[in-house]
Amino acid sequence: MPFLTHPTTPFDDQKPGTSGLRKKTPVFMQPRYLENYVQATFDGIGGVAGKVLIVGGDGRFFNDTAIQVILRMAAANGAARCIVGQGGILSTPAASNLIRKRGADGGLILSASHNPGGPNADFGLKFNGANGGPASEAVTSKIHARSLEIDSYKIADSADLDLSQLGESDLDGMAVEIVDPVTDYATLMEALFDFDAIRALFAGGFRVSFDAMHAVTGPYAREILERRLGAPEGSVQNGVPLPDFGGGHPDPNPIWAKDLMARMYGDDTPDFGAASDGDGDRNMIVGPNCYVSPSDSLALLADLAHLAPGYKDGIAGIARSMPTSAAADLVAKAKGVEVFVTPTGWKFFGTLLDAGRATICGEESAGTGSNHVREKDGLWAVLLWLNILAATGKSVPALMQDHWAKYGRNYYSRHDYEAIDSDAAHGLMDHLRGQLDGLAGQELAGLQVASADEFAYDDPVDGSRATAQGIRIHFADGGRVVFRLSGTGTQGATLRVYLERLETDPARFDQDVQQALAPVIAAAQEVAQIAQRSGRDAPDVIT
Ligand code: G16
Repeated sequence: MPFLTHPTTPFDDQKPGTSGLRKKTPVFMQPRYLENYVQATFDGIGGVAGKVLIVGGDGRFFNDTAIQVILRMAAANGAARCIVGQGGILSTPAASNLIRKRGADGGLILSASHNPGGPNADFGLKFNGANGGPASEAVTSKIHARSLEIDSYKIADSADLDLSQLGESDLDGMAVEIVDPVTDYATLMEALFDFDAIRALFAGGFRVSFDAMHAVTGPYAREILERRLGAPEGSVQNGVPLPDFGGGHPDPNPIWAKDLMARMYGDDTPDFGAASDGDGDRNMIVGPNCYVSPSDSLALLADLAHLAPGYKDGIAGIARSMPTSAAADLVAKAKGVEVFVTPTGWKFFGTLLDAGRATICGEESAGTGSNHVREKDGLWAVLLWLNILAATGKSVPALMQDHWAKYGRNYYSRHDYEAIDSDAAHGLMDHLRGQLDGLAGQELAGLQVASADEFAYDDPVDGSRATAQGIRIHFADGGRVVFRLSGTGTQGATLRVYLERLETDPARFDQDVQQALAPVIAAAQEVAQIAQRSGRDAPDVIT
């Protein structure tokens, strides 16, 4: 048998974050590093002998090389079949769909999401389970524990496969099936949305601008928006996936999707703008002179999802991560459906979706999705917006104004302090923790504190508990600030400060967001001593 068992040494820093393992590319390229993590993953899920796995990634630098290693290791570990996206490409939601559609045992998705790609940028690998969703905390812990003790890995001694040819081949006894990465996903979208209505919208001159940011959604958006729905060629920009995303930062927010923002603000803008991230699970929505915050987008989509055929019978419930604004809660209340507030990380929605208790889920970090897959889904959000625009005949700004008139406006912003010293970041969180007990009733920068705590979550379906999921302070006037350290950074620590305030006076719906939040921002500075502890006098990114 041409299988090799290589001795190896454990690496003690293979601790998965919110979404698998993310590291600088050179770290992943160290001898045996990727192999260690793949073997730890296989072992952590109880082995892969006889199993079917989906494999694909966002096309970033090292994607193709890593896939060849994963395939050889899957063969050596006895997997029955690997289904691989052509060219090694699969968006995260498309991979989730394939796992479910093909009844696979799970999938390996290669991506560092919205982080930049390239030889000196970021790389990542995550495992999704048989339901198509990110591995649970329990599985993630097993993988990590295994990575600490592993002393060998198995790999087939065989040549690279040609990933560009569709069809089936044999890799040392394991079947490798190369499939078109787009077809099954596009078919699923056709089943959920009113493609005729969207096609008629485009035929009537409605202009769309979708920025794929040289990341994985380019081929998906071209097929769906331009070919199947008839948007004019060129409606998809930066549609060719590149290993370094064209030198850009494939994070769909107003800072990193600057060109799209410039196109959408001013005169003669397209009617609808959108962008997606590295692996296609995040989205940004922007109307003419009207950026829609992810929290508002979640609330509006949940409110109007019934206008799309896939959701015509209504929704069972809404789930949002704790730092996401409470706008979706107001919708759930009005509809009389359950709302779930979970820790950050899509994996926490999995049990609720599987149990049929939530239909629509979303996060402030530009992720929205539904029970159609078990991942957030950028193009899904874009198509649901288009379906709603077609069904109502209204513009994006008009829909937002209607929404706020009905529910009030949850002014919302996130301030990120990136790559700060890790000890300083943990010190800041400890400093906050130390104050929690005495904060209620006190004033911070003129705002009275109503309550303060560290968020913990008990999963209502499987009973598991997650602790230390962010520090939140509620103010008596309805405002709120949340402090949390990112789980997806690859350098130092990133402090996220989430700011929110509900405005119910329609005369005050047109304020500048930062102005509207100024009192909450001042309170956050005071209680956390951000400037002093982070050494930064302003956030690196404001969204
Ligand atoms: C990942 C998770 C998301 C989560 C985000 C949080 O997103 O999949 O569910 O909201 O991380 O990031 P952070 O911990 O940095 O705040 P992605 O798109 O990076 O996979």
